[in-house]
Formats: sequence, structure tokens, C-alpha cells
Amino acid sequence: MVRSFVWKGIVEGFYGRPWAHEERLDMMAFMSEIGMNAYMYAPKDDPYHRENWRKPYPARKLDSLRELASHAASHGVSFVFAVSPGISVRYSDKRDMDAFMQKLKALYGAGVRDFAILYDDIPDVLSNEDDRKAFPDLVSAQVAFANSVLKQLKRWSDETTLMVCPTQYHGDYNTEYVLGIGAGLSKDIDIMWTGPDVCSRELSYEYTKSVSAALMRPPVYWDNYPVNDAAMKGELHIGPYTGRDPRLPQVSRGFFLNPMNQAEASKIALGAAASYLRNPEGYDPQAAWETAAARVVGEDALEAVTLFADACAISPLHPEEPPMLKETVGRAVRRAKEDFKEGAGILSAHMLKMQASAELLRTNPNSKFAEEISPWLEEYVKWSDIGLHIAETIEKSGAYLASGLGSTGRCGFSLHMLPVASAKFKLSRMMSRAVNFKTRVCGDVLLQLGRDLLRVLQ
Ligand code: LOG
Repeated sequence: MVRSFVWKGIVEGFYGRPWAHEERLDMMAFMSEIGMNAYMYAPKDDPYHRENWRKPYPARKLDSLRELASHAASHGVSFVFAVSPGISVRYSDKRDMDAFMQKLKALYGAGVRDFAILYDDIPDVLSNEDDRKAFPDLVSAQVAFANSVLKQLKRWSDETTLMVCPTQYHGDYNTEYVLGIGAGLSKDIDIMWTGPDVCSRELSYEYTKSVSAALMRPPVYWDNYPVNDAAMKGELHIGPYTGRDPRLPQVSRGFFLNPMNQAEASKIALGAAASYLRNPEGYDPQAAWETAAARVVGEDALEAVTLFADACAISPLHPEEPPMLKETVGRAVRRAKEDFKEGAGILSAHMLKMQASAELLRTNPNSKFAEEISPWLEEYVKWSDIGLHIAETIEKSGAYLASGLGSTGRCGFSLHMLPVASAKFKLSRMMSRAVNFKTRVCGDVLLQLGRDLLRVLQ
């Protein structure tokens, strides 16, 4: 039997600047185009969502949320309203329960039927004195709270649903906490899980099946891709969506992808992921990526965005250095050992292509995309300048230098090297600036090449 995912969605669940209202409206239209069916509202830095979760939304914010909810409904997208009470909630305090239900009620009034309690990123023990008296441990408190929320929701309407993100949401599923959540939460509650890691490179069938057994229900994946918050701020995750087993619909209820703060740029990964979610068995990561990328930048810029995405390759799904750039630099270095001019030529040709691609993307008709990626694009161009200068230095220093390239061996001093002195000086200046770059574009490929070259030129 061919099964399909129940939830095919996005969770706006990242740290940092939440998306703007316009970005959300636009995203919902995009979701309906690509066949996604759920949007979870959970921006960590909306103070009313987490920090001050007890406070009701002010009228204007509530109006925006209402508009979002009805916009979602008109696009066939379920609006899942989430609250993260965990940092300060007193699970045993009726006033907190009432405040929580009030929070949901405001959205229920706007037609929202799908809700979530997020217990992620909070201490893993009960901190409140009364709670410690009322419950043996954190998991019992959270279970009691969530089951009671579900009961109250069902009184409002039978159509309501509840989802929970537990405090332990990844890795080892055979813990007391995870087994407690699985056994305790009402069978009608969906449980979220991020995989073997917070940002999981792979989600396999076997692993998911075991998680499902521990949770006593198929998990809903909170998939931390293409999110680039916290320590990943310097990365731009616009690469292919990979590592998700085609058989997951048999053991998982679905997916919510956590996107980047850059909404428009997220559409590349989200578009590709939607293709997996629609048809996991027939999913082809590269073809899906191309379709998704072309949708964002246009067919004419597909080659340009391919080159740029290569430079941005580093992500939890692809922790290695940019493959095309690395391959080209490796080839250039090998060639330079035989023929320094040709080696330099290979390198500079790639750098010029990078510059042309940058120009095409900078002036892309999708100006929102261009603006979002500008910090990466700027440093991508700076790296290509460095690459061009490296190529020039290789040429200037001639065969003698090229023979030592890529190795750490010392070449000794030669008069041959004199014309290289100014090139070397310029390169070390460029390199010391590069150390302070804010983005991870180009990985360490050109940094390493520049360092190797400077070492050889010593
Ligand atoms: C947060 C999430 C954050 C993500 C990536 C979950 C369930 N929670 O480690 O808000 O965007 O990692 O940094 C998280 O993933 N915690």
C-alpha cells in the first residue's frame, strides 16, 4: 500500500528575527503551489510565543494572526498555532493552564483548529517548587498538562488537533523521558522529533521505526533544514534536500521543515523538500533542486545559482567543502605543478564564472532573493577576487613556485621570487581580511589555497 504523509509543512520555529507578515502571506501562497498543507507558527523570538507566553496578543498582532489563519485556510494550508510555555510555566498551577487556554482560544475564534505545545529548549528538570511536589518528574508534568489541553480543546470542537514537541526531541529514543512521553501522551497527540541530531543529515527508515516504537506512534519530523540560526548564521542553506528515506510515510506522520530567517531564499530547499513530501518514492534530489531553484531565480539564472549554491554547500545535510569549487581548485593545483600557466588558467576561469554568476544573481528579477543573499554574494565576490589574485600570483611566480604548490615543503629563496614579492604582499593583505568574513561561503577551499601559497612563498 502506498502511504502518504499527513503533514507536509513548515514550522516557522527558528531563533532570530521572525518573518514579516508579508513574508508569511507570500509563503502560504507558495506552499499551496508546491503542495504543502501546514504552517506552524512558532517563531522563538516572538515574545508572546515564548518569553512572555502568558500575555495575550495585543489587538493589532492578533488581527495579523487572524489574517494569516484565514489566508492559510483559503490556500488549503492548516495554520497550526503553537505556544512555548516551558521556560516559565508552572505545570500544576491552574492559572497557568487558564492563561494557556486563553492564548489558544483567541486563535480558535479565528477558525484555527490545529495547535501545538512546544517544550523544546528548556531545562530538563522541574524548576518550580509546587511542580516538584505535584509531579515525580518533568515528563509526568508535561504529559498531564498536554493531555488536559487536549481534553479542553476537544470540548471546543472535535476537529481540533494537538501536537507536542518534547524537551528531548532527538537522538536516543530509549530514555526514560522519551518512553514516558510516548506512554503518557494521549494517542491522539502527534509528537515531534528532529531525528538522530538536532539537525539531522539522515532520517532513515530503521531509525524512524524505532523512534515510532518508543513514542508509541509514528513521529512527525521537525526537520531542521534549511534553518540557519544560532551557530549556523554564517551559512546559507540553498542546497539540495537529501538523506530522507523514501519509505518514511510508512513510519512517520509527516514533516515540518524549519526554514531560514531568509524567507525567499528558503524557497529553494522548501520547494525541493515539497517534491520529496509529495512523492518520496520517486524523489530525485538533483532534479527537484533544479526545478525549485529555477522557480526562485528563473531558468536563465539556473547555471549561476548552481555555482553559487555550490559555494554555499556547507550545511548539516552536506558538511563537506563545496564540491565543485574544491574539485576545480584541486585540478588547478595539480595542473599548475606541470604547467603553471594552465593551472592558473583553470583557477581564474572558475573565478570569472563565479563573478559572472554573482552579477547575474545580484541583478536577478527576484530582488527579494537578491537582497537576502547579498551578504553571501558580497563575500563570494571577494573570494573570487582572492582566487583571481592567487591565479595571478601563480603565473607571476612561474614554474619554480608551481612545483611546490599544494605541498608544505620549503622552496628556499630564489631571485626568481622577487617579482612575486608584491603579489605576495597583496595576497596576505587580502587573506587577513578574509579571516573576518561573516559568511561561510566558499568554505575553506580558497583560504586553504591562499595559505598554502603564502607558505610556499615564504
Ligand atoms: C530549536 C529550533 C532551532 C533549531 C536549530 C528544535 C525542536 N528547537 O536546538 O527552534 O531553530 O534547533 O538551531 C533547536 O529544533 N534547538
